[in-house]
Amino acid sequence: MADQKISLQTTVGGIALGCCIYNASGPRTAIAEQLRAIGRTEAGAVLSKSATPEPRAGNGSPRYKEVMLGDGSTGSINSEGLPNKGIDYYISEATVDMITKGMSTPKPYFISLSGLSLEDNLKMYQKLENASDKIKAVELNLACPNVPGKPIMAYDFDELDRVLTAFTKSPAFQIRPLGVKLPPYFDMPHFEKVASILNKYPIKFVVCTNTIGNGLIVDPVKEEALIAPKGGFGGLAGIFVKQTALANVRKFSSLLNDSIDVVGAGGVNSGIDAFELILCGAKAVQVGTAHRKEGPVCFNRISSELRQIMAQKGYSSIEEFRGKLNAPGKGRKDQSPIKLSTKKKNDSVISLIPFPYIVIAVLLLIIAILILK
Ligand code: RRO
Repeated sequence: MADQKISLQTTVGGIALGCCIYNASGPRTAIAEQLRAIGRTEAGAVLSKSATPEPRAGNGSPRYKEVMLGDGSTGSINSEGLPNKGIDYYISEATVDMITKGMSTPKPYFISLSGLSLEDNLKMYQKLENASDKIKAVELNLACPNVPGKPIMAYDFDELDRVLTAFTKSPAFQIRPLGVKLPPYFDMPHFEKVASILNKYPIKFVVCTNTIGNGLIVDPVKEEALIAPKGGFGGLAGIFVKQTALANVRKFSSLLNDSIDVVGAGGVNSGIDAFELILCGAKAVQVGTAHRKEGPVCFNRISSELRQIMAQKGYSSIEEFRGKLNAPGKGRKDQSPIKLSTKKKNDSVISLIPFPYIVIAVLLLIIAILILK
């Protein structure tokens, strides 16, 4: 199947996305220029950094570290502590204009909210009542693990219920779809309890999942923690969260009302990772750690890889395989291993030595030969 015949179109909470791959709130999303850069790629939407009522500098450094595993996969730990420019910045006309006017194709701009209390969140939500209609949806982040002294909100089920009651009663709720970013859950009764709460409210989507909160990565050589805030504890992402994200997407896709879409996030570094999340039920897929590492070009690469996989498997739209994960032995028998033609930068030996350095090295060699003659 030719690549052009393959559509990555989807909808999230009723909002049309030309491409099911977009950014996670977090890396490279704090300022308008970074958000504009995402809008210039194939990403299907642009999502802001989680906002608080006032600007925040976040936690002390080092607060983000990437870890490369032996097989080349990347994980990360962060305790950024919600550094952001404050809600007024993300919804201001200047920011919205800079992001939307720079877009390669029209795509929705989403705002993430992550106040430190229900009052904070409601205050910001009220501001969205009169904000630009170019802001198409709100993602309420109830899963930040990194504010010292503050719990992960959505692990407190009564609080989750209270927040959703208040939000769905707010006049702002009528203006645009509301989604909730959840932390990862690990126990079947918890999945069921959370789904029973979410199903009571007319929310439109959930994002599964935020980072695995309060992990700790140790450097055994230096005998130290990788990051400084909170005694080295931080959110685990990238490869560390991938299988947990798959499980959360799968479980919530089966437990939630059909009217609530599930967006996958966690460990998406290739088209294969995106394919797997969609197979588990995701209507769209967010990219965080890979975006931080590679920059906004990752959206084009991952989209292109997903299209290649769909071409090899004979799918022309994501709905043809979304949620259709099979039990062992019951899957497709006619398939050969997936082949991707795109090369990541660090797959090639040459790219380990950046181009200008090769030129300089050759020139130095020529000069040395001339001097020695
Ligand atoms: O800013 C952060 O430290 C942060 C946030 Br708001 C979040 O939702 N998840 C995360 O891993 N880090």
